[in-house]
Amino acid sequence: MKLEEIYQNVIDGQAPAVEAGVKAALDAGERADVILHQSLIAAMDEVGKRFEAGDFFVPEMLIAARAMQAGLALLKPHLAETDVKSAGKVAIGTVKGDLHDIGKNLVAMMLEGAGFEVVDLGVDVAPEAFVQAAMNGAQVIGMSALLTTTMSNMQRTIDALASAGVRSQVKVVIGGAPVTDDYAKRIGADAFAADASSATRVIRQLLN
Ligand code: B1M
Repeated sequence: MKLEEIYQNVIDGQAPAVEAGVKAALDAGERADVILHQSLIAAMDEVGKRFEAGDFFVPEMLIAARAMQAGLALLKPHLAETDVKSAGKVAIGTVKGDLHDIGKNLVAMMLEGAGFEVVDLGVDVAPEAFVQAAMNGAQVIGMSALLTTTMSNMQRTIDALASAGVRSQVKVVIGGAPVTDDYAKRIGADAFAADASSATRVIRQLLN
């Protein structure tokens, strides 16, 4: 199946067709990262544009997200990096108030593939839960936010880590569509990563 068909099936929320398309593309020798970027991520960008334009509403966004997740699950083993093994424990979650998890899942998936131990804290994660993860031995706290209204919870989490006396024990890495390098510097995070593969690279550098 062609990449454009997978793209269209994500937009239409046709999860079984997305699964079939991804499987066919992999069987035909298409690279997993190409399928990911040209079909799945590109489709979610289009869904976001339609939502902004008022052509799509939350239910359409949700079924498109489910279709994307179905495709992503099939890509997971193929996206795993196998060349460099880098030990380290990363706790990752989407910040409080925010339910978007596709990007966070992708980052977690790439980290696992790169040999990190990943503790997935889920979505709507309170600062206290990140603090607990640091106390439980995470070396890196990874936070994702997709809403401009929830980004401030990254700052609250960093403050909570400091209040609990564990800020110096962990590296804090943040990402998500509205997050920038400048924002990371402003709130005292250790690093910003724009996408899942750079998150893996940045975390590896921070731990070395
Ligand atoms: Co929402 N949503 N959504 N949504 N949604 C956005 C984010 C939005 C930009 C759409 C738009 O208006 N164009 C907009 C935010 C506007 C803003 O804040 N300025 C928005 C809105 C408004 C909302 C609601 C408020 C809608 C409503 O109810 N009225 C609501 C909020 C719910 C909540 O969270 N409390 C809502 C709900 C939803 C759904 C539940 C329907 C669904 C989420 C389903 C799910 O995640 N399970 C959804 C979706 C799917 C989207 C869009 C369309 C797609 C997001 C996505 O998955 N992208 C999105 C529009 C868009 O972004 N184009 C939109 C694909 C994903 C691979 O990319 O998450 O950016 P991304 O992750 C990337 C990088 O950012 C980075 O790596 C990833 C891989 O490359 N990255 C990290 C992410 N986290 C990282 C962490 C790192 C490092 C890198 O280090 C730790």
